[in-house]
Amino acid sequence: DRPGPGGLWDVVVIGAGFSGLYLLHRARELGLRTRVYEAAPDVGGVWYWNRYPGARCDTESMYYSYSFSPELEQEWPLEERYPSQEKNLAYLRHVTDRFDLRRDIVFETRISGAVWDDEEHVWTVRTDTGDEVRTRYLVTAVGCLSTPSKPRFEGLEEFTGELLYTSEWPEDADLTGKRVGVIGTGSTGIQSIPEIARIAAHVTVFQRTPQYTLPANNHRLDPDFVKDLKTRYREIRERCRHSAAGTPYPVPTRSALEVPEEERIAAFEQAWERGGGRLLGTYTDILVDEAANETVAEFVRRKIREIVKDPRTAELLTPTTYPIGTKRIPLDSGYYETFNRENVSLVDLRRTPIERFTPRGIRTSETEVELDAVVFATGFDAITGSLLAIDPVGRDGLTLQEKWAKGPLTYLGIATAGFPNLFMITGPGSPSVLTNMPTAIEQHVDWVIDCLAHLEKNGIAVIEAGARAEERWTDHVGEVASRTLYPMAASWYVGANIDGKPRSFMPYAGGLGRFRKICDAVAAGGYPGFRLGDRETEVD
Ligand code: NA7
Repeated sequence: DRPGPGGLWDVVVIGAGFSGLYLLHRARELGLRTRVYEAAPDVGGVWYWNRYPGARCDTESMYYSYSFSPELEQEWPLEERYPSQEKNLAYLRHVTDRFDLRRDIVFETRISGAVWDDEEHVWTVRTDTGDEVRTRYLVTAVGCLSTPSKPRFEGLEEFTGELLYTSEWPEDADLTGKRVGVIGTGSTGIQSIPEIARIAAHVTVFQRTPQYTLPANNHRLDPDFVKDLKTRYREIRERCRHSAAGTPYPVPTRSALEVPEEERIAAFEQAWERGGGRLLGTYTDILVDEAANETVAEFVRRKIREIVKDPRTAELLTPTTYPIGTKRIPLDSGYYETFNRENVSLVDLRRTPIERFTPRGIRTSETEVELDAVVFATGFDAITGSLLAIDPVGRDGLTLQEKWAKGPLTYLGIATAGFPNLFMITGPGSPSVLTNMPTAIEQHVDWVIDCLAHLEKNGIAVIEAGARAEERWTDHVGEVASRTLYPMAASWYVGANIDGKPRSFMPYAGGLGRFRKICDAVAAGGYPGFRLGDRETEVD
């Protein structure tokens, strides 16, 4: 597409992952002149970057996809229960080509800033290649786990071996026969450690906090199962859209505490065998009641002790300080079993912290571990990191970093006061990271597109979240979270993994279905809480 008169775009989208691609597709349908900027050389977002060994999605492939095109969902082959990174990247490339999206995406170009002009009602967007483009609407589709956290250690630059970051994994990395250290045991560490252990001479896992992880039980899908599922796809998608987590699983009806222990354990065993995250969905109160949570946590602790042969290693791997599920639960393929291998050892950083890197490896308070390569699986500046890196400048010179200095403030996770015509997909205050991402993304994008259609149809040049609506939404997000156990863990949901990051529970924990209802009511009611043009309707 080309910009309009004066080089003005209707929509500039930042990011060409799941969100940006769908946004481009929908914005085109509206006839809006749209351009997408992408830092990577290709589409895919997190699925482009995270190529580490074992990288896999933790949502089942039947549901981890777009639902907007019945033809697309019929033609895309479903092979494994959980799609690999390669498969998800191939899917997004397929979507890009099928809907001819590539021609409106500028690759290898990072957006480094954006400034709002309140007279002209235009965003001027700056790229790291020094270009500037002007647009009426700016949409961030930057993802929630896209700015890596790279902790600094003393002596890091002296280390003569390889340093590898899981989210920037080089295509030619080869750890075969090497002595490898892995720092970090979140989803990424837990997925990659078993794979690395298979080829490395030795793996030393540097663990700060033990994680509960559940077996994925990944397997190839039976073609008959896929065939049958595809005949029911429409109905399944509908269930996903209105569910809390964006998935069609049965909703529990009973408290973990109201059933006899034997029955409870049997249900847990069944969920464990089946694999996936369903263990957390066996009863209604696992994420809201500490005693109920403890029944599952203790079940998993017992599994760890059963699987891991060395009692001391088992103890170090056993989480005790936070409720299960309050840090995002990883799904693994033989993680705990990996610690039974001769070539794997565990370093407990709580007891023996890393003092520094040396030319030959890592020195903890106890010993020096000699290493040929160190893998950083240390997570992300989640949810807000990529937005604050762009640091848009809104009305009256207000920067997003200033505005969110004490934590993010949004209305519906979509907009923030002082930043007119700026829309966020999967922003803080949206439920996205607690759900099946593509389903949440479609909801966000559809809502934004309907809103743009409304503005265009009515000749409204400016939309902005009201300060009061935003305050109320942000309070509501905090209040909903406070009714759950989530705030009890020092997780990336609350910003605890980044030094100096303000603590607040960022996602909306009320579920996607409820969120959709709230968003739909706002649209149907003429956008209360937003200022449209000169008209402001505050929520009461
Ligand atoms: P996570 O879940 O944030 O995990 C990061 C891991 O790295 C975690 O074990 C951290 O320990 C550890 N970490 C971070 N900084 C350090 C330092 N300085 N020293 C030692 N250990 C450190 O990121 P992932 O990439 O695994 O997963 C992110 C999401 O991606 C995941 O939830 C899925 O949705 C996909 P900590 O627990 O903070 O003590």
